[in-house]
Amino acid sequence: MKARHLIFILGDQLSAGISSLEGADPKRDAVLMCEVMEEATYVRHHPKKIAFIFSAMRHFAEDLRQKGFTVDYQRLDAPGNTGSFTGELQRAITRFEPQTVRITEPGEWRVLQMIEAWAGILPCPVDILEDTRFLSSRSEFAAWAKNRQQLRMEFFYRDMRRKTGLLMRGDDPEGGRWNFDAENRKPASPDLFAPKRQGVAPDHITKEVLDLVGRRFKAHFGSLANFNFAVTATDADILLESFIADQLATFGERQDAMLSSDPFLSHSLLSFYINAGLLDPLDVCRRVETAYLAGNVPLNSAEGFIRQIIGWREYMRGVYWLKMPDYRDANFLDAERPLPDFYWTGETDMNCVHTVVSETRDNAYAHHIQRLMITGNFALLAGIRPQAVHEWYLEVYADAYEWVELPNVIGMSQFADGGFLGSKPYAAGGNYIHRMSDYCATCRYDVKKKTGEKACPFNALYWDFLDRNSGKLKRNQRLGPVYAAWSKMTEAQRNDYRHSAAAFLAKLDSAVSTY
Ligand code: FAD
Ligand code: DLZ
Ligand code: SF4
Repeated sequence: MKARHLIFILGDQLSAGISSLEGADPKRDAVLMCEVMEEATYVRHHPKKIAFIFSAMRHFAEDLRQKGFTVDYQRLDAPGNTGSFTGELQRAITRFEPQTVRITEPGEWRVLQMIEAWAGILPCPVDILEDTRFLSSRSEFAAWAKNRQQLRMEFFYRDMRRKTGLLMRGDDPEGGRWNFDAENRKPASPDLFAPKRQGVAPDHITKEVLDLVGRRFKAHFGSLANFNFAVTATDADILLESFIADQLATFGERQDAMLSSDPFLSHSLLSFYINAGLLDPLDVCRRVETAYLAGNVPLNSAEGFIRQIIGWREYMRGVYWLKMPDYRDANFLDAERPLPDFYWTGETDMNCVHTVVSETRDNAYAHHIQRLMITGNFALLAGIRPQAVHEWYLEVYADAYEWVELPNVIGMSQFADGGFLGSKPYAAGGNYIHRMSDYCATCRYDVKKKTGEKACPFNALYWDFLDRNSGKLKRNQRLGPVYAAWSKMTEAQRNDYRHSAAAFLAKLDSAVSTY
């Protein structure tokens, strides 16, 4: 078949309404989708992430065929698969001889560079279309950010509320406030009834993919066992409904809590589907708003949830495109330590880190506060090189694409951008973890002890981090009270912290990542 447009759909563009399909004619246009080694191995993604994307891609291709489209779908193990987007596109062009290639702008800067280079090597023009699944386009965000020394999510978020009308009463926010976090952030109580999470049993397409991924990506970190992700928009929608019915009401108050017996608490587990295109972010928010308006969930939960999506998620994407490619190399605190081996093995006496790494290995998922305040916080305090931390996060989570992962790691978690994205480093000692989780109760370390062999390592590392970086952080207004507390300590106390941290870090340095 000769095609008018060859529409190239990438693995995270699985939305029926994707801009590249707008106005497409099944009789005249053809679709290209391909599983390629380059994408699966540019970092060593968790096998569950690869299986999720491949299976969701195969299901999406079937849906398009049902709609009458000719879909050129190249499986990873198809004979002649060149292993790269560029190679597969070139092969498809010889088959379809299209007048133009159409593609929606990719999520990652790396892939945009690749696409922009196609103009010089392909025999036909390439139309790159805006990704309209985001509320704020790249240029709108750049206009918002222009002339601001520091960006703050809260102000961006208010504009998104006004733009969408979500939880608005005329010009005013529902409930008279923009943000109800004061009512959130409660520690989890283990006796709280938690409805069982729904999952989706693998169908024959997913089983075939699991077999392929199990064979080809054995060396990657992570378990494929108990794969229960949705891989179609219909099933993702069922999971969304179940979240709204069962977990949303307690989302706000349990948002920052961590519990050994429950890796998911009241989190939605929807990021995989939103990021790959199976769920539309604005539609998700409208359905959450409807649940609130019907009186089924409290405002603090509905507002908190909607803020994560139209606030944080959009803000992260805006910062990514504003700051790339330099953002990837940012290292404001000059942190140079390699990633410890236990990020891959989970073998550490720190029960909090052990729990989060183990859950990550099993589920390709950890919730926000685990990512920020356990693995992220540890890396920040220990001075791990931000780029090593970034790569770990990109590999291990099934919702990780650089546009959302990188600003969360480089900006929010590691403060490697010096405070461009957030106002202070998310650094905390053991007390915070003790307050928000039950991890410390069964830990070999004593969270109440400040220094010495038995003391929780987060305690000395916290003060050592502030001390080590005081030249760069001391003037940060939000850290004023902690630096005041540090200076009130005796020199002997301060030295105790310094020596304790040094002894711990020396041990860490002798056990560098071998993965
Ligand atoms: P919920 O807690 O139910 O939140 C609802 C939705 O809000 C999420 O599905 C997500 O779409 C959105 N959201 C919440 N927080 C953020 C945020 N900070 N940035 C962007 N969107 C947000 N999120 C990713 O999607 N991909 C990543 O690779 C990723 N890496 C992260 C790395 C670090 C160090 C940190 C601190 C956070 C990261 N996040 C990432 C944000 C957040 O942790 C995940 O979106 C969330 O844990 C996904 O689980 P959930 O769907 O159950 O979220
Ligand atoms: C993450 C991923 C993986 C593992 N494999 C593929 C693939 O084989 N084919 C594909 O089209 N997309 C894949 N993806 C998603 C892409 O990496 C993603 O679309 C780009 O990074 C742009 O955001
Ligand atoms: Fe983590 Fe320290 Fe608590 Fe152990 S005592 S679980 S290391 S915070």
